[in-house]
Amino acid sequence: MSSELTDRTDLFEEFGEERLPPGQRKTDRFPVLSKSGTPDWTRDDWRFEVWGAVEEELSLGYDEFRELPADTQRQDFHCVTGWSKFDCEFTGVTFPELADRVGVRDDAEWVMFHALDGYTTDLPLAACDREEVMFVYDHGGERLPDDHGGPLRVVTPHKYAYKGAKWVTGVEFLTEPERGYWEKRGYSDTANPWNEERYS
Ligand SMILES: Nc1nc2c(c(=O)[nH]1)N[C@H]1C(S)=C(S)[C@@H](COP(=O)(O)O)O[C@H]1N2
Ligand SMILES: [Mo]
Repeated sequence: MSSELTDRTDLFEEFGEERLPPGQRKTDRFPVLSKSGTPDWTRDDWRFEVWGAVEEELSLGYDEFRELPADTQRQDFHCVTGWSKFDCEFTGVTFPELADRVGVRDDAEWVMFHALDGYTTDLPLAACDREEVMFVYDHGGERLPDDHGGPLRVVTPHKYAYKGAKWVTGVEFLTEPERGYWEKRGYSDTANPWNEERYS
């Protein structure tokens, strides 16, 4: 499904002076960073699920996911190891769109993303419930490559990119904070690139 392009590369104005966050350098490549390689998946078995503090749990196959209302955004991407890639074109479903579908309960405060490779990452609900947080299946109008998290990944352009789970298969709404994979290992919970919140 195609959709109109929204430019969100001015997002930095909410957080800092410069588009390139402090201590970052711009790269034109799109490096791959994974804790343990690219997991195997098959289109037939792949499912995406939402559970926890929601009115209605959700479980969708790949084609069903692609039928949800789509959005295309131009965004920047900031890795905590020091590189930033400008002007990525991502197509997918926004977090608020998905949240609407499940009906987030009033006692939900935190979100945990789960991925095929066992990766997890967490954010406060308020930091997720933003239009630029997306579940992405296309990059530059093509299917998202497997090593960048295909068939589905999360992007968080207002945070360092470890907050965006590749190969995302689940979103869990929590009533209390929990720590994800890197957050347990010393990376910042808040991860604001314009404040250089790299470590906790
Ligand atoms: N499932 C999963 N998601 C992940 C990771 C991972 O190891 N597993 N690495 C994170 C890190 S540290 C970064 S910088 C980005 C890298 O995304 P890229 O490989 O598309 O550049 O994915 C994030 N999401
Ligand atoms: Mo990273």
